[in-house]
Amino acid sequence: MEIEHASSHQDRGTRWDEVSSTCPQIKALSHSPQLASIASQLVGEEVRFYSDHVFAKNPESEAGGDTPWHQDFPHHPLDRQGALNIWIALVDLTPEMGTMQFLSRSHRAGMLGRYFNRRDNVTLLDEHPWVLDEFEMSPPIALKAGDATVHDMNVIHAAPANSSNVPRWVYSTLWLPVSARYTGASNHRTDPLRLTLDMPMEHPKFPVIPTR
Ligand SMILES: O=C(O)CCC(=O)C(=O)O
Repeated sequence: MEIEHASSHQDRGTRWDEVSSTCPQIKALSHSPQLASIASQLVGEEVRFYSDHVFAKNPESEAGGDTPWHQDFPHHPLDRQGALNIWIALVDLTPEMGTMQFLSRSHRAGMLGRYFNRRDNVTLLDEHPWVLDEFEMSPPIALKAGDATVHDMNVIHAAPANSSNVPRWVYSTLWLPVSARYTGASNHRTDPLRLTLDMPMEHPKFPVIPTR
């Protein structure tokens, strides 16, 4: 299991990537018809499993930071929208632990740019302050262990720092519309895989999951 810090220059926590590839119990959930069925209904077509990780966000008092407003999609080598993220609480989470907030319907703004882990510290709000007027911000939420949020990877979202004194444990799975094709843009998930430009994301790592 690969262990890495979630951010190269802002220490938000510890992330374990591709956990389902080494843990059969997690794979039983991540590759399940039940989860695929939820993803497929929301995406509107068949779905591929794309990626997953467990993420422990450190308390702020232990150098954990906030997650600034961003879209996920601009960081992925995909030629079309529709990918989504199912984010599952592994422990009971209160807003103080840094649950995510979303700008509702902001996926309709399209791709606004790459802002996650920017080395020049330019933020999405620096360049697109209008999004706060245009899209309603979801309220801070509490989640019970096992509850989930789902967001389209173009929805603008953020999470405050974890101001509790315990780590914030979550498990996240990413899903692709089966029609999505590979653009060749750099991403740590796909760079080593020799995918073919402009072709569907066909690879044993990204199986189409039956929904029943
Ligand atoms: O866990 C967080 O604090 C942020 C996660 C996030 O932005 C994402 O999963 O897309």
